[in-house]
Amino acid sequence: MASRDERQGTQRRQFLGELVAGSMVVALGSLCVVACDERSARARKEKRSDGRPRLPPGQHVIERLRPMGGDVGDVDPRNFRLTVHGEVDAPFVLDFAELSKMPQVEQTCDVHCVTKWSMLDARFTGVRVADLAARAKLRKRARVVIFEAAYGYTSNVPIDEALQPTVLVVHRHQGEPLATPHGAPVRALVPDLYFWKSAKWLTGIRFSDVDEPGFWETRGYHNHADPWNEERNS
Ligand SMILES: Nc1nc2c(c(=O)[nH]1)N[C@H]1C(S)=C(S)[C@@H](COP(=O)(O)O)O[C@H]1N2
Ligand SMILES: [Mo]
Repeated sequence: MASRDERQGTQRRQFLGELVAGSMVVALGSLCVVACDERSARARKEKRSDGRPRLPPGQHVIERLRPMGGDVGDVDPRNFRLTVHGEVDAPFVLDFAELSKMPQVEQTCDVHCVTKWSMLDARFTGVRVADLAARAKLRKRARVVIFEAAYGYTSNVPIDEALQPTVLVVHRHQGEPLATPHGAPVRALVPDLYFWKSAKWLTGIRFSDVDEPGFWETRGYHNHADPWNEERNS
């Protein structure tokens, strides 16, 4: 049996160990805060090619995507199906292999969450919504894209914005297959609108001739969601 002195020694060492570990966490944390503050300040001064500041108002930079939750869908790529339908002449369903055979875009972009974090230089791989629309023979009367996801989550994006070359259906992030909390195996990516428009666990793309506010848009969030106009709430 350990003596009282030995027990106290062990407790003291444990306490010191925790103190050191705790301080390291605090130190690393502050390092990150300082580094991110500098990145935020820099990104506020930088200009995008469209002339807008790189960092939208009220946002600060963080190092990696924060998992923001949601009802996780079927993450097995073997079960993945993407239904492209609505105001199109040639609706179709794609499985994961077929999606992988379409022209792949590798893109580095910034994403902006309405909770005020932004991730700069996020890398994604996927297929342009514009290419999917062309394949489905989009009708002229289509006004809105509805991204459809597991358990009825939807988001709505005006057609001209959804057909921008930066709007993708993505299956890789930072060089790796999309992780479960970020929408595996496939999510939408609409980098220039608040991130809630980028539906995770994507199941469909529907083209509509009438607008259909989605999950967050019917719960007080702004219908359009432009970060540079701070379109946060309706
Ligand atoms: N299917 C689905 N997609 C979703 C959500 C959700 O709840 N369900 N949340 C949205 C919100 S509010 C945000 S901020 C982003 C967060 O993405 P992330 O978890 O990869 O950071 O996903 C969006 N896509
Ligand atoms: Mo969000």
